[in-house]
Amino acid sequence: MSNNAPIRKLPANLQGKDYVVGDLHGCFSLLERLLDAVHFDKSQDRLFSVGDLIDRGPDSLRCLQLLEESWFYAVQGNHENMMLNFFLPYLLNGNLDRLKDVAGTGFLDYGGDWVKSYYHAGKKSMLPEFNRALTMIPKMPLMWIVGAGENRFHIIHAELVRPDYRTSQPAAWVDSDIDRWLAEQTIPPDVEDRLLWSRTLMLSESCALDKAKIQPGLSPTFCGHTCSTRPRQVLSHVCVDTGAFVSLESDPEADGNYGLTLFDVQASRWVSASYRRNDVAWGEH
Ligand SMILES: [Mn+2]
Repeated sequence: MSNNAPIRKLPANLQGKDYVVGDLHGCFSLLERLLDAVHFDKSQDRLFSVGDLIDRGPDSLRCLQLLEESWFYAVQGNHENMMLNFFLPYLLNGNLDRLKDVAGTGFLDYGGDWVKSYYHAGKKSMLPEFNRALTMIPKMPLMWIVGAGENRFHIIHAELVRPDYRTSQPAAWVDSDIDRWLAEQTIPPDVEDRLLWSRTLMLSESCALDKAKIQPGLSPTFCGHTCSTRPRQVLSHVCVDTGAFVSLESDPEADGNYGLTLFDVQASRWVSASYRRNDVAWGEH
């Protein structure tokens, strides 16, 4: 399997635990607090990220550098996808006359302006530590398939929703569709677009974990992209984005329950950390 494959597969973790973390958006220190709280063991535990490592928060580059760790597995979010499209000409020819959005990707306006501090105008290039992180983004898949049978789960950024023209009910793609894409090493473009951007399920149908509707045939599928104050579920999707960067806002009216969530896959419990609290908060259903 090529290391640029859009869907990749990993065996179950027989020694340690598997965790999923919500959209980091540069909130590296919140992740450190959570890994401490669960006594994360880098020698045998694994951390899966639902993507959007960058933009909005204070430490985007440090979050991207997690991709170098042997225990860290991430999928591309729409923010990495925008960043990749923005830098594609630079990756190809190594020359950056100006830091300007010539391709119209919207990257700089959607939180990507942090990259400006890594631009070296005299050399018409980005700084070396930035380049090293940038070259890892094309290697991020759009989906991880982990384990098999009853223990199988998926990691994606947004949604596996499919248009269902026979009824008005939303439906999701199932394991056999995913296995077919894996065998063909390709994801249909409309599916790829929803994997990165869709909020159809999460905005319309999601609810607490214990009341969730299951999509028959689809293994638990962890995702992010759309934030709320608690993990929630619909059609086998478990959304763990609880708005890490929202907790940066000092607005006293803002809901204090936003933060970064770390979800223990096997135990189905989670812990969250917020810039607005000093302690971490545990939750389970
Ligand atoms: Mn997103």
